[in-house]
Amino acid sequence: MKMKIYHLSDLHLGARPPGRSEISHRQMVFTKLQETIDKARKEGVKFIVICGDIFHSNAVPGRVVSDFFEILLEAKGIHFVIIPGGGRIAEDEVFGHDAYTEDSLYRRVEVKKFLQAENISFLSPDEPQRVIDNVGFYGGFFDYPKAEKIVGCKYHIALLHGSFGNNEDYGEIFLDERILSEYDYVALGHYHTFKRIGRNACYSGAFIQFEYVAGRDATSGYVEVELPEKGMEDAVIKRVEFQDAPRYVYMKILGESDAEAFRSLDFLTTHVKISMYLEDYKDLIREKQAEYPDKIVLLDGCCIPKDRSKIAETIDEILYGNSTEIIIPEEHREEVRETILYGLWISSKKSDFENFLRNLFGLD
Ligand SMILES: [Mn+2]
Repeated sequence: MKMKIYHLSDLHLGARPPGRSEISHRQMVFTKLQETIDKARKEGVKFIVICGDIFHSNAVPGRVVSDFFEILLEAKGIHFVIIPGGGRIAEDEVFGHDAYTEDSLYRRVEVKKFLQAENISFLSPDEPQRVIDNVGFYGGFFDYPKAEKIVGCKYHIALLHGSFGNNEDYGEIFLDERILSEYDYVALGHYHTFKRIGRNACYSGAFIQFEYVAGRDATSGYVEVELPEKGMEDAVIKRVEFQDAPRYVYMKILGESDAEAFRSLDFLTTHVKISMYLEDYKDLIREKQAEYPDKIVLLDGCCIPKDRSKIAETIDEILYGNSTEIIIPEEHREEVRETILYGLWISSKKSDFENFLRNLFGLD
């Protein structure tokens, strides 16, 4: 028999997202959590794992904590395995959010009774492993799981919170095949966008998006994992997206195609932070802002004045037109346009432009 589990992370209950209230985020999380549980029931899913940052901080009110755990308690027949999170400032920081610190909410007396419930298992540095129905679960807290694997389990599942991947320069912990192959599935939490980092390992991303993530259009959702019969084939990983959940996107409006993309956004669910726009599009933005005041944010000084617009047109002609012999590869055009426009726009402050270039190209 194959076994199916659901993998969630980063619920961030208690967070107050831009343009929305803390309550609306919380209600969205609870609604989607209930829907996910109902679906799990229908599909005969026995385990739901949650990989940290369930709560935005260790100071969230008791009521928020108990409302969350009541939902789990109600879900008879499903076993929840959860771990604490953390890492608000530095990537490898074991503080922040719902980290297992001295003042951790998981140490509160009234929370402990939930953690001892029959269908809830809380893995922590104090108790990093658990066997439930012949399945071994192992917690990793900004590190690999430290617990010895339990002999005789049908499946071994790791739950990790922290920065994992192959970008060691950025402090990521590399999960090589030797480690990954120890487990049937490695469920990760901490990064807020869905990301597969190995054949049997992925980040499920934030359950409900609640902040702007630069350069990425992050979706909300979770991951369904089907574990095969022992030794047969790899786990089948499927991301489920919530189409009606909020989106937070960055946008530049530097030409007609950008403007069209902006116009066609679904402003009922989408929050936009505009990082740069040509003055020509001021009216368009004002119009939409009047209609959806909570949904559109402009960065300071992000308007490029009209006298530069003509130059923008010329740049577009060079980049996208057929009239010149300059051919700039498609994947670099946006960057070239942004660089030239930005350079012209802040040309009175040369040091700013230098900093902009240094940031853009990662120079120190
Ligand atoms: Mn998080």
